[in-house]
Amino acid sequence: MNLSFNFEEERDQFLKVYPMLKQDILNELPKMKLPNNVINYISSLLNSSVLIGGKMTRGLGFINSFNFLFSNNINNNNLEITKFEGRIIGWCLEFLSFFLVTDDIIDNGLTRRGELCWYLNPSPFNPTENKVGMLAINDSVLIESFLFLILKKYLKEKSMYVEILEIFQECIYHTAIGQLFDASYFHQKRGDFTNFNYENYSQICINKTSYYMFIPSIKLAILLTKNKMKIENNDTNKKTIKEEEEEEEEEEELVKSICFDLGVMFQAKDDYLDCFGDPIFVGKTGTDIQENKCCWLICKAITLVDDNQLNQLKQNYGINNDLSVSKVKSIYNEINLPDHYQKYENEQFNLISEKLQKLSETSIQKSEILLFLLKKIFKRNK
Ligand code: DMA
Ligand code: MG
Ligand code: MG
Ligand code: MG
Repeated sequence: MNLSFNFEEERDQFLKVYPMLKQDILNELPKMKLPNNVINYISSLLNSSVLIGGKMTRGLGFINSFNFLFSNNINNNNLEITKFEGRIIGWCLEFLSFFLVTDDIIDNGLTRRGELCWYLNPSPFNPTENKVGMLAINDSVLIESFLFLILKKYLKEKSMYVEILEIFQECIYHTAIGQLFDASYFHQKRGDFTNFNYENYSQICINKTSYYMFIPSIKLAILLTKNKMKIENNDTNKKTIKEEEEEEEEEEELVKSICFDLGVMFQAKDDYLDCFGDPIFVGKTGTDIQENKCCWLICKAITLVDDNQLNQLKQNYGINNDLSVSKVKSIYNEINLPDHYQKYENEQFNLISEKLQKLSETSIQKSEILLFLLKKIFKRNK
């Protein structure tokens, strides 16, 4: 069994849905008597923060999982959701990028997706004199509201509508908690490394990245194809209801734990690229060192350095000047941190593969969709 969809074709189909959703959003606005310049502002906001330059990992990842679970079952005519509606949900996952609009303010970002961060853009209202600035905080909330507007417009009649909403709300809740945990280090005393460890690091990543990137798309794909998979299982299994429930719960936990691992692995690479990636290629400029982030590199580095290097790190980490940043980077190179990172990435790949092996004993389909995601993010360079 393999995921043999034509990814390019699916991508084209997916992209075709965006203008329609954007128009749905814009059509709502004149009802509130908004003038044209405000409507145009929202149009630029959506293009810049949701569409342009995005990798669409969440949207296409979901579509791929959904299509796979959809097609690999015998009776695919008792599904409540069509492929078109699947694409709409995929876009709602892309709308979660509203988090990045505020993330760039919090992290002092400069570029995102190869362009200036939204908050640094000239204000569409008065491009020569003003920047979007802190208005971007409200813009982020607006994009979030549009996500729910679209869900309601297209899916409110579905029996699983509330469950779909809950998945999005759970994702937003955890991501916001993760963002707070992540940002809390900026307020900490410089040179205080007591809380920089892998346990805190994983907890940040599980919340801000796993719940943002992986949990919702997998949960949605499973939810939307559930009825069908149940029917198929009933044909072959002679287990009691209780046994089945226990097995389901165990499997759910395993899927969740794999999504957690994928999130940590994805974020560790993001952290690696923040320091060692080429900003032109990656599309964003790194700020983790300046912003005193509890990221993978510093958590690992402090376990490898000698006393002198540790002191240097304490004096320079979290300081926003070029000299301090290059001092930190030179220590990272002295201890061969990139090699340690490669080793870690390989180990994570093996650990997740083992869990996938176990998952395949109860659900080969779920294990396949997660393996597809693992392969997509392993050794990614942007
Ligand atoms: C932010 O992590 C993650 C989420 C999910 C908002 P980050 O600040 O490292 O992301 P980026 O490197 O894209 O700014
Ligand atoms: Mg950031
Ligand atoms: Mg951040
Ligand atoms: Mg980052």
